[in-house]
Amino acid sequence: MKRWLLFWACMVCLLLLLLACGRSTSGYTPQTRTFTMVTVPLLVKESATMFGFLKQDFAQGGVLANKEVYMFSPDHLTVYQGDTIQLTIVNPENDAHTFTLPPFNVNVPLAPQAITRVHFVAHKVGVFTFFCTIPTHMPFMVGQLTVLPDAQAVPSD
Ligand SMILES: [Cu+2]
Repeated sequence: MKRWLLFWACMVCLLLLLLACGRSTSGYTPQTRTFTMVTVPLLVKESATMFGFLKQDFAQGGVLANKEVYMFSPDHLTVYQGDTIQLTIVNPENDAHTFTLPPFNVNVPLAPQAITRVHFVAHKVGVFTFFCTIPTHMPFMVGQLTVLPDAQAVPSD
């Protein structure tokens, strides 16, 4: 009789242990994080009227030949794993861009002088690069998404 009691006590402990291993210990509830981003022209062809030296930079053989420098602002986003990212991207220029983030299957065109909304779940932990795929904007138009493990989550506003 005692052997059966010991056996069932061990089985109950094993079951409790298995249940505990399968649950997140962080207690973090994923949130929706909203960001507003804008595409910003930094050194574009039109800038050469203000900064004469850019004419040489944009000319064939110059350091910006066949390129223009744009950025995403902000260019760093940080969330926790499992969060939903709701991103509103404002493109005030008359040039098209893209917001491309392959690890999350995000690749959206950003039409000129338009607002584009993107949402996705940050299901992977890591540091990921997003960028614009327009060849003349590479490699300058980039940013980073940092997805922290939910176990590191701390209360925030
Ligand atoms: Cu671009």
